Amino acid sequence: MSQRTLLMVKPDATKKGNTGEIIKRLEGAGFKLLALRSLRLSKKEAQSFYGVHRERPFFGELVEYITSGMVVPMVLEKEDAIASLREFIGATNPAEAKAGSIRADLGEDIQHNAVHSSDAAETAVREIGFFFTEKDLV
Ligand code: FUP
Repeated sequence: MSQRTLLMVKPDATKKGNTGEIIKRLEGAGFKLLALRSLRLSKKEAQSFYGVHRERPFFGELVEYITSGMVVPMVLEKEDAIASLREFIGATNPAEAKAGSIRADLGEDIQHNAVHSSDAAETAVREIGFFFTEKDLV
């Protein structure tokens, strides 16, 4: 079934000029780009976006990092998009991500891991709605 998911290029990757390379890889792998923005998250927005991690010890650092520069969220569509994008970007920790994946090639460490992607259907709906409205999705 065709599915939508959210991918967000994180500040380490936008800073290094890897946004274009990431989009190229995604399009090359058959993910259809439905919408794209660039922005810097406020602290409040970041706390809300990562709300599920509020109690984790790294929450403060995560919010500080994700607000440190530009992010590029985008909506992608494909068959089984959520699971296939998670597989394509590789494990959270770039050191454990499979060879050739976005995080293995372009990530630095578990915090500076180049991209975020939605982990489940409900999360995808919430995260897409966080950045986009239905009329943004072409
Ligand atoms: P993922 O779903 O792959 O993005 O990873 P998680 O939900 O496990 O983690 C959410 C974010 O917290 C990731 F972007 C990485 C970051 N994180 C840390 O910064 N430190 C940690 O020890 C674990 C995760």
